[in-house]
Amino acid sequence: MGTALVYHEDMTAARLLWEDPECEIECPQRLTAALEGLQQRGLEQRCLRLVAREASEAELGLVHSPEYVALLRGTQALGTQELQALSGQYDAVYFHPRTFHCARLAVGAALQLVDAVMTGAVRNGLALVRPPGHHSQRAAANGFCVFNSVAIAARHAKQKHGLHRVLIVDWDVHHGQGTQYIFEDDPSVLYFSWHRYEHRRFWPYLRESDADAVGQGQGLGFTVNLPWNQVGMGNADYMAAFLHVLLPLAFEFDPELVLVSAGFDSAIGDPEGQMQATPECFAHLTQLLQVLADGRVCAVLEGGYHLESLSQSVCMMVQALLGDPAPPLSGPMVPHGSALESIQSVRAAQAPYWMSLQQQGAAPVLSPSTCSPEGKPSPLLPWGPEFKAAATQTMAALSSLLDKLCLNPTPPVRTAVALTAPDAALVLPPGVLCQERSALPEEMQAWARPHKALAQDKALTALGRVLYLLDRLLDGQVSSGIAATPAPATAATLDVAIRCGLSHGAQRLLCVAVGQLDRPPDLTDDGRLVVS
Ligand code: X5A
Ligand code: ZN
Repeated sequence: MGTALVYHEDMTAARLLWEDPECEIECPQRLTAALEGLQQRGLEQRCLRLVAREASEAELGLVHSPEYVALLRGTQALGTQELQALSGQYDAVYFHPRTFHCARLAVGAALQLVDAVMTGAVRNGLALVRPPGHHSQRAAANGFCVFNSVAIAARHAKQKHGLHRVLIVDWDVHHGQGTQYIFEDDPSVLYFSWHRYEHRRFWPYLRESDADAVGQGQGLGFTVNLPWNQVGMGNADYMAAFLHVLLPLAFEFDPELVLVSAGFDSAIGDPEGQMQATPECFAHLTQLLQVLADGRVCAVLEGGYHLESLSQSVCMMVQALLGDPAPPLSGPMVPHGSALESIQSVRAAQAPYWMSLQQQGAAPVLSPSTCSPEGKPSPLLPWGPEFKAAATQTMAALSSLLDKLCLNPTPPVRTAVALTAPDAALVLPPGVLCQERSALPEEMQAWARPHKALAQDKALTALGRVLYLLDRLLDGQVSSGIAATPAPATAATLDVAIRCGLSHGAQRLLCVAVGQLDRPPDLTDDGRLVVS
């Protein structure tokens, strides 16, 4: 079972027809850049390609009012001036004669993806679409969004596939207030969004984007908002948000399907987000989501305006959907103080509704984000001349940084198995290497000498294979492995493996013992080793 990629080139047709510095970033190149990235890395070719269809008006009606759909249908025949006048009635929106067609394809793509996953044709997938959807509401376009594709997909999944619980993860850097409004009283859809908030000084400037907006009526606790009150949030902050907020609630909710409002304006380099998370972070976030709902993850593109960053992040997500291991995260893995405050306020606000947040006792809410620190918003106004100059400079520096960012190559062997006895009956899954080579005899014997348990031939043979496997892990030839050793020699083999790993280039080593095992004797703990 594979990964679907749903797309239609018609979605590049809509574009801005007049001057508007706020809207110009939502351009057709976003889709072409993402698709070219996937093709260049050979990822598109590994996916099941599906050509997007238009959603029917009945499908749009799952979320939008008939009047609003009729209004949008009418835009196809309007001239530029009329389109501009109508666009002006909404916040941060532009219409083009092809907008209705594109937006219907975007919704159709999301629905096709859900159908492919729910019928078992694929395990997961990505719909590469524009316009985006998460700001759009029952009867309003907003923030470049026309129809709320992810919201419609959630209703469709319930109606057509009989689902009872759908999780929406919105990692776009803006608050998907449209999605929040649509599901705020609905306990069958858990909506999680993190977003740049800066104590309500960032678009869309809403009180209801804060952590204390938790849903209404039956839906109390099924809206989860994590506002970022500073820019510059990075890998450690995003991972902490998943590990300490989203995943505990998601496990308790136990969704049957995960929809991702996959905006990549939360990645490094994006002019809207001003965040620091690197593309690999999205591989890790995607991996974490795949433990839910039997891996049924449907991602739908939302924002993402730095073309290179967008394209790399999309590639990372698709790699993770395909099951490739995620490259290591760069930078110090220490969350910002402000991120921890935000995480703590969501946990406090949600604690009444979730058992998984109740053990520790409600910690006090730190610096409520509604009371701002001091002073006014930055004097550097967006789209003023100094802002533009400063932005162009940062972007140039960033592009070269992203160019140099040589993404860690995937080891050629995914998993290797080192066995001792000729376990001929064992059938290994495809792609798993049976590791039969051994470390050099002199090396093996030198390591084994202090251990009585390793004097036996059988134990020594096993050790040779373990050491060989360890070297291939450390030199990047193999990604993970499993080795067998005779029971009486286990502790000694582990002792040698730890010493050998640390002396052959491992910087830090975590040793986890499952089951009964004595801690290997006299290992000096110099801060590089953790045994648990
Ligand atoms: C989908 C999305 C952003 C709108 C920003 C308006 N919309 N300033 O990222
Ligand atoms: Zn966005």
